[in-house]
This record gives sequence, C-alpha cells and structure tokens, in this order.
Amino acid sequence: MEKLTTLGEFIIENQSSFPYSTGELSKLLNGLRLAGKMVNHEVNKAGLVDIIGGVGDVNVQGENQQKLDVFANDKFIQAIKNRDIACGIVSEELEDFIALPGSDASNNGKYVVLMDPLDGSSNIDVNVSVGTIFSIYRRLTPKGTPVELKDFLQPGSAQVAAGYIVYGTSTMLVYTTGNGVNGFTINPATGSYYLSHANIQIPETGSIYSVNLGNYVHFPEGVKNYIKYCQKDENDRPYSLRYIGSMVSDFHRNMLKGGIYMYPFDAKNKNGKLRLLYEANPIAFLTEQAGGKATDGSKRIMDIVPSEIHQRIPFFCGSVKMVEKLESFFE
Ligand code: AHM
Ligand code: MG
Repeated sequence: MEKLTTLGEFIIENQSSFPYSTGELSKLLNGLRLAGKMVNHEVNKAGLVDIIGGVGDVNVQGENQQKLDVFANDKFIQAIKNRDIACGIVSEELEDFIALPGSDASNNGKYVVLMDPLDGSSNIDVNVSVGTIFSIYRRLTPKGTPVELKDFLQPGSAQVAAGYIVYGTSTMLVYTTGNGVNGFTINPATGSYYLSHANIQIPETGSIYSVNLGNYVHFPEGVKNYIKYCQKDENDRPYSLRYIGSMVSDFHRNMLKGGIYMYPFDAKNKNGKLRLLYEANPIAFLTEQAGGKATDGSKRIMDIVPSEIHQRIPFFCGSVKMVEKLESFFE
C-alpha cells in the first residue's frame, strides 16, 4: 500500500516553501486542524439533539448544549488563542474583532485570523453540509503593540493562507499558503486527516452553475442574461443548476467538477450577502490558486481594499472561462 501523508506531516514538510517561515504559521494551521476535528464531532451528532436534548438543555455530562455555530466559534477561538501565535481574530459571530495580547501579554503574535466558524447557517439543523472558512494575514502594526483595526482591513491579495473545512459526507480540510491547493480527508477510524486531493486544479470550464434562483427577479440584468445563457439548449448547454446553500459545499463541488458560483447583489441585498473578509477573500484565494477566477462583477475580489470587517460584496467565482463569460454579460 502507498504511504499515506497526514495533514500534520504535510504542513511540516511544506513549511520551508513558505516565505520567512519560522514554523509559526504551521502551528496556527495545526490549531485550526484540531478545532475542525472537534466541530466535526459535534456536527456529526447534531441530529441526536432531538433525542438527547435540545439547545439550552443540560446533557448527560452536565454540559449545556450549545448552538452549533456558537460551539464552532468558541472552539476555533480557543484553538487560535492556545497557540499564542495570532494577535487578533475577526469572526462572523462577533461584532468586533478580538485582541489577543498572548499569554505573556507581549502582543507578540504575528498573524491575524478571520473566519466564519460555521457557514451555511440555514443548513445546520437539517443534516446538510456546512463548513468553516478561514483567512490568515501577517499583521501590519509592529509586534509588541496591540492589534488594530487596520491589521484586519487588508486586501485579499495579502493573505498568507486560507482554507475551509467542509463537514459533508466526508469531512475535508482544504487549504492554500500560496503554493497551490491541497485537500485532506478525515478518516473517521483514526481521526486523522490524510492527503486525498493533491494540487487541486479547477477545470477551465464546466457545466454547473450555482445561484439562488429564487432571487432571480431582483438580479441585475447581466446576471439574468448569463443565467438565460446557462439555460439555453445550445452546444454543451443547458448547464446543470446545483445549489446547496452552503457556499463551502457549493464551491467545493464546483472546484472539483468545474462550475461557477454566484451571489450577486439584488434588491434585498444591495451589496450582495457574502462577507468580503472571511467568505469571499479566502474562497477567492483558493479559487485563484486552483487556476480559477473570482470577481465582484467588475473587479478582482482580492484587489478590493476593505473598509469594515463585516463588509458585504457581490461574489462570483469558479472556472475561468465561465467567470469570463459571465463578465462579458456585464459589459
Ligand atoms: P451564513 O454565513 O449566514 O451561513 O450565510 C452565508 C451562506 C452561504 O454559505 C450560502 O452560499 C448563502 O449564504 C446562501 O444564501 P441564500 O439562502 O440567500 O441563498
Ligand atoms: Mg457565513
């Protein structure tokens, strides 16, 4: 049998390919890997809540049952804090950023982490895949000083690492540090992540489009026309519509099979729905690293300079040719 590579081994082996690496980023990624395992365990037993106790109930161990998104938020924050390497966190669950002065109060942490601890909130309680998304930057302010808002408001092109964990039929962690995209699958028998998808490449084109068609009447004209194009009976079309409603899962499928994911602005969501810092940017980084394209309709997502931590953005990403075709409908 071929030797299997675990995520832990892979991170260490690839550490040297990372510029200025001191092993700290590896430790941070290891923290996220561990929190992902804990959330995975909890997500897997979510369906049992009805028979062993609901949210707010006290379970047999005397612990309070938490909502899964709160649980995920707590676990990831704890895991990042414990590694003593990040100086701050932004989470979709929290209004403000958290400053992490470090266990010795030195403010010496080098990185900031931005995350959506459990994305796909409408799917959490119905046994449909959800995910965790993370994005990591080097801080801008000097080490030894408290983290500031500007450390988080960097364009996506400054990301040093980004990834997601998808809690699906299998649980996978997929990440990039700017040297391609690799995916690792948890073996439930051992609890370890193994390299299962090395150097993932998004097919140049595909036959899947993913969008909430329920909002169609409110979409901008360009998106409506692109959707009509996808539906047309011509050449390799009509394309298949696939929409889970968990971006991580929709993106994961499209990255492996070829496709386009779209969350445009509409009459309800004037700036779109997705968050630039911890949803669009990390997925855009992975998209580009896998050879795809991510845009807000006119600009490259990773070039956008953010002005607030929970900023929303229209988001389109996936196979290069499909995204370019969509863009041609905006012109
Ligand atoms: P959330 O962070 O509240 O879960 O919202 C983000 C999610 C994405 O995962 C998903 O693609 C999108 O919202 C679905 O939105 P909608 O139900 O409007 O189609
Ligand atoms: Mg989200």
